[in-house]
Formats: sequence, structure tokens, C-alpha cells
Amino acid sequence: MKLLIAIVNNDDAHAVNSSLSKAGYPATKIASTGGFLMSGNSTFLIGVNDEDVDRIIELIGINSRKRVQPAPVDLSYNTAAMGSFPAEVTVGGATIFVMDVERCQRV
Ligand code: 2BA
Repeated sequence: MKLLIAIVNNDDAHAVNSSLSKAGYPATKIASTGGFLMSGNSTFLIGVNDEDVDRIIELIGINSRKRVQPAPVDLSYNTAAMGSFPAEVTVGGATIFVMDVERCQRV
């Protein structure tokens, strides 16, 4: 069994959630915040059988778009040390982590 952690743009979260639900994959959606843009995104926890991982990644990919957003203007960033700082960043589609699950139990 695997646990997928998928970080999705808030604007895509409804479509991702619907597609998972329609396909019969249970998921938990958590409100989260990106550390760089400090804007809201959605994190899905999806526990699945190994053979379903690729299908779920496909569903999330189909429903997640790339977006170009302005980078934060924050003087606390050490721009000198970074060399250059992007004026805008491409966000998404989705960032997905796949982890082994030792055990899943409902009691
Ligand atoms: P944020 O941290 O708000 O990042 C938004 C976008 O800003 C990123 O898009 C990336 O294009 C850019 N970015 C992030 N950190 C940067 C940096 N230090 N310098 C320049 N540009 C930077 P995505 O890569 O598509 O990530 C979207 C969201 O997924 C992230 O929102 C974060 O919440 C999550 N994420 C991405 N990679 C992650 C990772 N390795 N671990 C945990 N969460 C991650």
C-alpha cells in the first residue's frame, strides 16, 4: 500500500477531489499554505493499493493546471545571496509524494 501526498492549487482542488471520488478513491483534503508564495493550496492524502498509484497520478495531472504567478515582494529574502530573484514563478500542476505504508487499520 502507498500513501500519496498531493499538493494542488486551490483552483484545481474541486476538480481533483471530484475525479478521485468518481473513480472510487477515498481522499482527505487538508487546507495548506505554500512556504514560498504564502498562499493557500490544498493537500490531499490518498491511501491506495500499489497498482492504483499511476492512475491516481494521472487523474491529478489531468485536473491540475500550470499557472504563472508573481513572486512575493518580501524584503526579508536575502536577494543578494540568491544572486537573482524571480519576478514570477510557475506554480503546479501538482506536487506529489509517494510513500510506502507499513499498515493501515480502521478500528
Ligand atoms: P509554494 O512554496 O508557495 O511555491 C510556489 C511556487 O514557487 C513553486 O511551484 C515554485 O515554482 C516556486 N518556488 C518555490 N520555492 C522557490 C524558491 N525558493 N525560489 C524560487 N521559486 C520557488 P511548485 O513547485 O509547483 O510548488 C507548488 C506548491 O507545492 C508549493 O507552494 C509548496 O506548497 C508545495 N511544494 C512544492 N515542492 C515541495 C517540496 N519539495 N516539499 C513540500 N512542498 C512542496
